[in-house]
Amino acid sequence: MANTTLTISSKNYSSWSLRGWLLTRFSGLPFEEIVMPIDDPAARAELLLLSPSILVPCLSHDGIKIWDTLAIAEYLNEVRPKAALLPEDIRARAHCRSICGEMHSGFASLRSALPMNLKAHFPDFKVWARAQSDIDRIVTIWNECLEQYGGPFLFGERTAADAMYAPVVTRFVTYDVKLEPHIAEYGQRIMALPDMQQWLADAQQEADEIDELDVEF
Ligand SMILES: N[C@@H](CCC(=O)N[C@@H](CS)C(=O)NCC(=O)O)C(=O)O
Repeated sequence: MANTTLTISSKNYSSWSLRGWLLTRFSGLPFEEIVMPIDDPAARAELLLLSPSILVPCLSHDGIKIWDTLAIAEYLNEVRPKAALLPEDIRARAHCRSICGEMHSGFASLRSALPMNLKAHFPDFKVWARAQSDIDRIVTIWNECLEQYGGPFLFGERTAADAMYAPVVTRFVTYDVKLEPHIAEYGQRIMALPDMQQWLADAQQEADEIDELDVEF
């Protein structure tokens, strides 16, 4: 097996896979993808060997296994410091960790009501109130970052935060969420990243839709 692998699942549905994959691409560490079809019991057994939590993403590097997206971000920042996945300035770094943590543990309503589904498009989707509160909070976070650090990414240069929020950007596109122009422009910037374009193209190639996965995943 390659020295560095990243185990992921569906590119269409798996938002955590997208985050882990973008983080690894942003780090510049060459890696091989292992894509697990996680609705298949045999694949789940194999996944248990690759990822102790049976969750993806799971990074394997130099014989070290790292699972859970935040742990992957921190590890990659340590082994690839020049990629600056976390900002250099201690205040900005603390801010970046805070908003990454907020994404990691929060926004449950947004995640369950607007699951990631890159192939789908729901024009004029009706967003219910709790999911709207999550959206409002995310827009506040992005506004503060773009204003404070001057863009074009959340902390000026591209960081882990942009990877953590990328599946929110795709949800806003999928569910036709109306946004102020400069917030929409930030989303377009993320969607236009070559790494993002590659992921989106791969997602389009994925086999048929899986009905039961049209929920939080
Ligand atoms: N807290 C974890 C969440 C990972 C997670 O929930 N992954 C989902 C895919 S997006 C998964 O592996 N689900 C497997 C399953 O439900 O069988 C992280 O940050 O990596």
